[in-house]
Amino acid sequence: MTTKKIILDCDPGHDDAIAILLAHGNPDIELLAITTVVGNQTLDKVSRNALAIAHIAGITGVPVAAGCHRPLVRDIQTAPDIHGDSGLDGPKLPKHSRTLDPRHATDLIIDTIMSHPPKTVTLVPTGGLTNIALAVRKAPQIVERVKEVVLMGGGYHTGNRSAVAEFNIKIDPEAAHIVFNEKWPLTMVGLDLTHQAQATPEVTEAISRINSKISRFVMEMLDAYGENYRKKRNFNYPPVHDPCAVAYVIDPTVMTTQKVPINIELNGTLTVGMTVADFRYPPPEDCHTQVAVKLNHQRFWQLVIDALKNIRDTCN
Ligand SMILES: [Ca+2]
Repeated sequence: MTTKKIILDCDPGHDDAIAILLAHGNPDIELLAITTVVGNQTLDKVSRNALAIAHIAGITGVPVAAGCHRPLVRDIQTAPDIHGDSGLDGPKLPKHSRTLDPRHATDLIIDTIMSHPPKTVTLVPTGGLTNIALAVRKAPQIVERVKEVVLMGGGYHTGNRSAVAEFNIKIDPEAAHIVFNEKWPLTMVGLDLTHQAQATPEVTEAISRINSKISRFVMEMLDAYGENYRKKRNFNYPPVHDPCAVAYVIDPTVMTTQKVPINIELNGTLTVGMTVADFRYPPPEDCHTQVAVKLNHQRFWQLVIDALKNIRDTCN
């Protein structure tokens, strides 16, 4: 199988952390860059978390760059209810000497896409879309150049930050509007899909059985994240959103998808940040967006578990 090159733009975040681990531990993925954006916590916190995860997993030769410290237009909204004050409450993060790439995330994204052959790099945003929107405004040529955009965000029948809006889209709807309206192939792995990716007892038992440093780290994260989802969101088992987008890049058959036009609500009094998917008609010929619909839960978690097993030897 050809290696799939990705840039992970994220806001770690417990599920972002697992997305990074899945990308690093899966042999079919080549992780070209990790970029961070304000979201689950402030930019300095999510950037610190990204560096710590890279260190723990033994990720080497992959630049980590910080991006936007606030959304394009709106005030910062974070998610301490789910991710805690640190953005990654639960495990104790180790001391290390890793530092951020000096480039702004948008420049690292542009440089990375343009320095690889056309249609070989997939953008995988798992946070707000501020960095991606700015990158595309600064260097519109990346739209033609990327292979596709596979993002975690949105939802066609549900929300979490509001009744109809998902967090990543709600915190920067203007950025999402830019990203969804560029004509690159875009797969929205939204809440309809990720709510099927719950870390059930069978999943956590399988992760515990790996019994390595990295599996224990993941269990500490899932314990804290799961507790917040139980208390604050009434979920018995936490939905682990972000690695679903990475899993789709690894193996698109891990979920079913449906082509549908999608746009972003910017002005509603109750609906700002809603990903409005129009299912009324067959999709037009030039429809460049699709939504993820149905997850193969067992296959998805097996990908995560296999990645964690592979990381066992590189972790610090
Ligand atoms: Ca995220």
